[in-house]
Amino acid sequence: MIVEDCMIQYLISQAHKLMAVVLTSCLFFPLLFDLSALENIPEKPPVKIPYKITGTYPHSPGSFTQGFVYEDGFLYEGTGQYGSSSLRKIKLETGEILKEVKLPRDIFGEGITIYEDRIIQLTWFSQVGFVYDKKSFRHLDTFRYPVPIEGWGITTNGKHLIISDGSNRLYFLDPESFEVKNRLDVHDQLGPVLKINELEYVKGAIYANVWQSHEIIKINMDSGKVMGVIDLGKIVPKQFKGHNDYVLNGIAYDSEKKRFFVTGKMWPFVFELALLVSE
Ligand SMILES: [Ca+2]
Repeated sequence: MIVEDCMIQYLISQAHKLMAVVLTSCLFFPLLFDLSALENIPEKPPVKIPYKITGTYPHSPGSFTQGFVYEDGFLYEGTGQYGSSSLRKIKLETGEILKEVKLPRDIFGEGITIYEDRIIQLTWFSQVGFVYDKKSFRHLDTFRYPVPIEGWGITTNGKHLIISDGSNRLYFLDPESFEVKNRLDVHDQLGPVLKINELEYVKGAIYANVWQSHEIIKINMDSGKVMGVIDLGKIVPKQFKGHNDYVLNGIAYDSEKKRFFVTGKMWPFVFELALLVSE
C-alpha cells in the first residue's frame, strides 16, 4: 500500500514537472525566437574601409544607373526611369555605348547581373525580370518574381541570383527556376539596414549601395552583419551633393585586376577604386 502511494505521488510530481516544462516553453519560446534574431545584430559599428581612386572614366550623364557589372573589359549597365530604361554594353575607357536594348515605356528597369552566358535584368514594379543572351542582347525569356516584391538590385555568387527589394532583406534565387532558396536579413549595430539597392558579390561578401546614401556597405553572406563601410562622400559630384535622386548607385568588380568601378545616377564619371585592405 505504501509502495502504491509512493508511486502515485511520484507520477503526480512527474506530471507537474511536465506541465511546468510545457508552460515554460510556451511562455519563453517567442522570447527565445526574438533573441536568436538579435544574434545577427553586430555589437560594434562596421569598420571604415580605406580606398584610393585609381582611375576616372566618362559616363553618359543621361544614365539613370540601376545595375552595373564589369566583364572582360566592358561595363554592362541597366538604366531606369519610365521611357528611358535600357540595357547597355559600354566601352570602359570612352563610355561609348556599344550595344543597347531599350525597354518598353511602361517598364522601369532596375538591377542587372551576368549569370553564365545570360544577362538578367530586374524591373521595379512590374513583378518580372528579363533574360538576355549576353553576346547578342537577344531577349530569351521573361520570368515572374517568386514573391511579390519590388525589384531593386541583383548580383550572383555563381550559385544563386541575389536580389534586393528596398528593404533589409536579400533573396537568393535558383538561377534556372527562379525559386527562392534562401533569405538573408541585413543588420548593422543599430538594427536593420533598409533601402539596400545595387549589389556586387565579391569573394564571399556582398557589397551594396544603400539608397540615398554615399556609402557602400560590405555584408557578411552567412550572418547578414554589415562588416565594413566605404564612404564615397568625396566623389559625389558637386551638383548632386544632398540630392535625393541623382545618388551613388552602381558597383562593378574586375576580379582579374581586383578593382571596383562605381558611379551614380546621371553622374558624368565612373570611378575606379582600389580598396586598401584585402576584399
Ligand atoms: Ca553590380
